[in-house]
Amino acid sequence: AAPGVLSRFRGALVGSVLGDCIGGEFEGAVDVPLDRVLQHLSALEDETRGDGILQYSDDTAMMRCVADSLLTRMAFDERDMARRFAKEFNLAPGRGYGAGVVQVLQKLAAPHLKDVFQPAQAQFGGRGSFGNGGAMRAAPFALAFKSRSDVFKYSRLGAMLTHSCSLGYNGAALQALAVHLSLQGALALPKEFINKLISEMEEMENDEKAQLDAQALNLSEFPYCSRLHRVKELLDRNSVSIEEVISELGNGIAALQSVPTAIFCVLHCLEPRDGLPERFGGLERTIAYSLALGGDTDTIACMAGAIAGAHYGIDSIPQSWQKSCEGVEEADDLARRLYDLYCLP
Ligand code: 8NA
Ligand code: MG
Ligand code: MG
Repeated sequence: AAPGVLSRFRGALVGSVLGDCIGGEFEGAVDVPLDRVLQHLSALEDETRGDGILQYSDDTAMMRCVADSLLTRMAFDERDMARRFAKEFNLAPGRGYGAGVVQVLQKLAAPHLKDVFQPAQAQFGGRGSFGNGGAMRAAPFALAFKSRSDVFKYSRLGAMLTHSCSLGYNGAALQALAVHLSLQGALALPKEFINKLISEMEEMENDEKAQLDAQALNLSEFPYCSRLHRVKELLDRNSVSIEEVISELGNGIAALQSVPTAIFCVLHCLEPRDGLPERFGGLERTIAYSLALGGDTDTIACMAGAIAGAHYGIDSIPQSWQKSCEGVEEADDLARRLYDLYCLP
């Protein structure tokens, strides 16, 4: 039976934390043989393993700030969210933040900052960051807002606190939209799911700033739409190698090279796949496959984990995996409270 809505909410945030914690092992690796991924995953089932629990990184630290802020303010409040990012960074600066975003987080700590969007706008000579740091923390927006237009609007604004390049904040909106649709069961019809993403992104990228940013970076017009078309083509092929996925979609720290990739991982793993254990359910397959792509594995698995968790629900996630990762209980609690907020009339 299809999971209930609460189960999907919990799956989304717990799936995101698991992807971050489990994916951290291979972050930045160029070549990750599937054997090593499966070894890493089977170690999670070994209660006697000695290396303790897997720590979460910036992805989860910032996702928790987003969820906490939306819950406390019961709305999007940019000053409150910015303050939480700065405070969290100050408390635990060693969680693997991107090299550029650190400057934004330091500026956001200034007590009398007038415009909380300004530090992000000063990044990279005024062009703003196109990193995936806005997208990695976008899932809670899909759990806090019912209407698609609110999910879009606030996930973009939330990303703009650190990422002012349209490639950065549009990637966050795409990730939030994928979670939003998945919560509604839209992955039951994968073709329609990807078509919906494409048509929504067509509207979003039909915008002057998006077109100027794409030009400045030497990208084609409508960069997210063209990646999503590639996702569709890859899904239509009988077989597709890891190398092809990396070269067509990317596995890097830019949002454009990781959000469509995470979406592909989820869609590709809706069915059993060669090389992945038969006993694996869809969420386990999705995380395993995301790690095998290498590159920004914690963040790609975090984003894929949120979308997949929203589809399969909390009961699809092995207890041993949940027990192996830091911050799972807190994420589960945030998801339950966001569900209560969502259900308010
Ligand atoms: P960010 O805003 O610092 O962006 C990440 C990086 O992307 C920057 O440090 C730059 O190298 C590059 N970049 C972004 N925008 C531009 C631009 N306009 N011009 C030139 N270069 C640019 O941080 P973020 O929050 O977006 O980063 C998120 C990622 O960093 C996540 O994957 C997170 O886990 C973390 N991280 C990744 C790795 C890795 O090896 N993949 C390692 C450590 C940390
Ligand atoms: Mg990280
Ligand atoms: Mg990362």
